[in-house]
Amino acid sequence: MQRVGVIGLGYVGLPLALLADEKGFHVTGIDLDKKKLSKLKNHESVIDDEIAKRQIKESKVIFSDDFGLLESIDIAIVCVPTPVDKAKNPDLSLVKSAAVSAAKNLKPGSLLIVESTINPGVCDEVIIPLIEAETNHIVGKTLYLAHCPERINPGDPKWHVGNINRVVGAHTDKGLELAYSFYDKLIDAKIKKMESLKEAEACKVVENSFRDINIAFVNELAMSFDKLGINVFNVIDGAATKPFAFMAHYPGIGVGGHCIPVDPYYLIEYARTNGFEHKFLSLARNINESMPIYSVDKLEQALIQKTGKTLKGACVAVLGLSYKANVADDRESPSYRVIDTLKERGAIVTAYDPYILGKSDVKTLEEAITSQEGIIVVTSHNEFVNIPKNDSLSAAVILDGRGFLTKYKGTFLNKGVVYLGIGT
Ligand code: SAJ
Repeated sequence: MQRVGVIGLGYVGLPLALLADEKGFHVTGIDLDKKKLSKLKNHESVIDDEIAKRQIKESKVIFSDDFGLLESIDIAIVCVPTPVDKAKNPDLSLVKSAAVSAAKNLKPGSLLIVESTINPGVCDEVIIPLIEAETNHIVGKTLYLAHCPERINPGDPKWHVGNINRVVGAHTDKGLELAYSFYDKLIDAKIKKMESLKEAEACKVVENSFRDINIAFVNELAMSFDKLGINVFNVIDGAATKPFAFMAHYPGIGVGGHCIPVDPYYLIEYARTNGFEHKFLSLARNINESMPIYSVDKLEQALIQKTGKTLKGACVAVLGLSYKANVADDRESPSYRVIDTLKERGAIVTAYDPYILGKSDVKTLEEAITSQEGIIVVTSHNEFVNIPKNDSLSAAVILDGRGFLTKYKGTFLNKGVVYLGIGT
C-alpha cells in the first residue's frame, strides 16, 4: 500500500502529503482550490510552515483537483475542514463530500482514513451509510475505513506531523492493521490503537475540550481575582511550581482558532442528540465566549473613571485580529467580538494586525495607536511590545488582553496611561 491520496491540502493535509512523499510513498494531493493548486504545482507552500516550505521544493507529489486519480491509489486520507455553523452545530458537508468522492474512485481493498476532526459517531452513523448508499462499496469488506484525528499545531516549532503521537481506530481489525502500518511507516512517534472508530473520534474532542475547560477555569479566576485584587498570572505560576497534578493555562480576552472553541460543540451536540446535556462543557464555552465583552466593559469602566466619558464617540484601537500570536489566522478570533461590542457602544474603532493587513484599517502600529482614547490588545504579536515606548501613544487607557505587557505598567503610568490586564 504505497500509493497515497491526500484530500484537502491545508495546514493538515499538505504536511501529511509532503511527509509521505519524503518517506517514499507515491502521493497524489487533491484540492478543489485552483489558486492553491497552481501555487503547489509551482513548488510554493500554501501554508506558513518552515518544514513545508523546504519539502515542497523537492516534492514529487502530484497536485490535482481530479478525484479520478484516486483510482490508482491504495490509501486515501481526508483532511478537509470541519467548522461549526452560526448555531455552533458541526458542519460535516466537506467531510461527507470528500469521503464519498474518494470512495467512488477507490478500488476494492483500498483504505480510507479520515483525519478531519469529527465528533464520536460520525464514521459509524454518517460516513459509512453514505458511502454504502452512494457507491458499490461495503465498508469493512471492499473498502476499509479508519479515523486518525489530526494533531497539527500551527506555528509550533517543536511538534510536527512527523513526530506527534497519534491514535487510530477502524471499522474492522483489518482496517486497523492497514492504518496502523501506514502511520508506523510514516511517522517517528507512538501510535495507539483504539478499540473503535468512536474511541478515536472521541480522543480529539476530549483533548481540545480539556484545553477549553482549563482556559475557562482560569478566565473565571481572572474575573474573580480582578475583584479581589489578586494577580491571577502570578498565582497560576505559583501553582505551576507544583511538579505534578497541575497544568498551567492563562486567562485572556477570548478563545479563538479552528480547534478549541469549535471541538467542544461537537461533543455537546452529539451527546445532546443522545439524551445527555454537557452542562460543564457548555458553561466553559459560555465563560470563554464572555471574555471579549468582559474586556470591553473593563475598558469602558476605566475610561469613565479617567475621562468621565463612556465609549460613545470614543476612538479605540483594537490591536490584533489573529487568534494566536505571530500567525495570520483569524478564524473564530475574539477580536471580532471585541470590535462588534465596541461599535455597538458607539466607539470609533481602528483595527490593526501586522499579519492581516487586508482586514486592518491602518497599515502601521504607529497609525493605529495615534490619537486613540482607548487601546485593546487582543493578540500578543511580538510587534506590540513596542507600544509602551512609543511616543505617539496618546490613549488614556490600554487593556492588555493577553497579559504580556504587564512589566510595562510603570512605563504606561509615567505616560499617564492606565494599564489594565485580565486578572492582572
Ligand atoms: N488560549 C488562552 N489561554 C491559554 C491557551 C490558549 O486563552 O492558556 C487561547 C489562545 O489565545 C487562542 C485559543 O485559546 O485564542 C487557542 O489557543 P491554542 O494555543 O490552543 O491554539 P490552537 O487553536 O492552535 O490549538 C492547537 C490545538 N492542537 C490541535 O488541535 C492539534 C490544541 O490541541 C493544542 O493544545 C494547542 O494547539 C497548543 O497546545 O498550542
